[in-house]
Amino acid sequence: MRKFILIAILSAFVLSACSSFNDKDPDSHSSASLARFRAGEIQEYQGKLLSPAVGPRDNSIKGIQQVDINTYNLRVTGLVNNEITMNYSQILEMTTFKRLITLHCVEGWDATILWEGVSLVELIEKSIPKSNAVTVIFHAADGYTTSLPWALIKERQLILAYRANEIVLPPEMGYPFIVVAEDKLGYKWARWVTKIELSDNKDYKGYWESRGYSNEADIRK
Ligand SMILES: Nc1nc2c(c(=O)[nH]1)N[C@H]1C(S)=C(S)[C@@H](COP(=O)(O)O)O[C@H]1N2
Ligand SMILES: [Mo]
Repeated sequence: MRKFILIAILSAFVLSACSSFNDKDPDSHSSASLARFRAGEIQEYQGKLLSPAVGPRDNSIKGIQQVDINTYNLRVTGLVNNEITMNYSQILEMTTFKRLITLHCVEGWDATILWEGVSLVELIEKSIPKSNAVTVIFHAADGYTTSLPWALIKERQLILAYRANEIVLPPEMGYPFIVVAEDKLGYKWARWVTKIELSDNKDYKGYWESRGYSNEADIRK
C-alpha cells in the first residue's frame, strides 16, 4: 500500500512537471506558466498565447552556462575558405528575423516562443564554406555538440536567436545564442553556441545523437 501511494505521488509529480510547459486552456495561461514569465517578456503574439521563454526545469548536460559577453566570440571554422570570429555586437549588427516557432522536446513537452535572431545562412556564408562541407556542427560553452545538414539550414533558412518573447535571451535558454532548429527535436537546439564547424562527415553524431537519439530528429506531426 505504501508503495502504491509513493508511485501515485511520483506519477502525479511527473505528469505535472511535463504539462506545466503547456497551457491546456487555449484562451489563458496556467498559473504555473504565468509565474515563469520574466519582466518585459510578452505573453501573447498576434492573438496566440506564448510559452515562457524559460522552461520549468533545466535538463542541460552541465547546468545553465553563464557566458561572459566581454570575452565571448563566435567562430565559424572547419571546411571553410575564410575562418571568421565575431563578437556579440558584431553579430547583432546583422539583419534580424522574427519567427513564432514551437520547440518540441523528446520528453513530450513543447513551448511556442517568438524568436528573434540572425540568419544562420548569412552568418555561415561569411566563412565561404568549401564545396565538400555537408554538415554543420554546433559546439557550445558546456561542451555540448549537435549538428544539422548544411543543405537543411539553407532550405529552412534557420535562425540563430538572441532574443525570445521580446527580451534578451535568458541564460537558461542559451544566452547569447540558441540555434532555432525549426521542426527538429529539442536536442538540435544548441544553446550557448560558441563555435560553428563545417564538416564533410555526413554521419557526425552529437552528444545525444551518439547516445542513441535519431540524427534526423524529426518531429512526429
Ligand atoms: N549547450 C546545450 N544545448 C542544449 C542542451 C544542452 O545540454 N547543452 N540540451 C538540449 C535539449 S535535450 C533540449 S530539449 C533543449 C531545451 O532544453 P531544456 O529542456 O533544458 O529546456 O536544449 C538543447 N540544447
Ligand atoms: Mo531534450
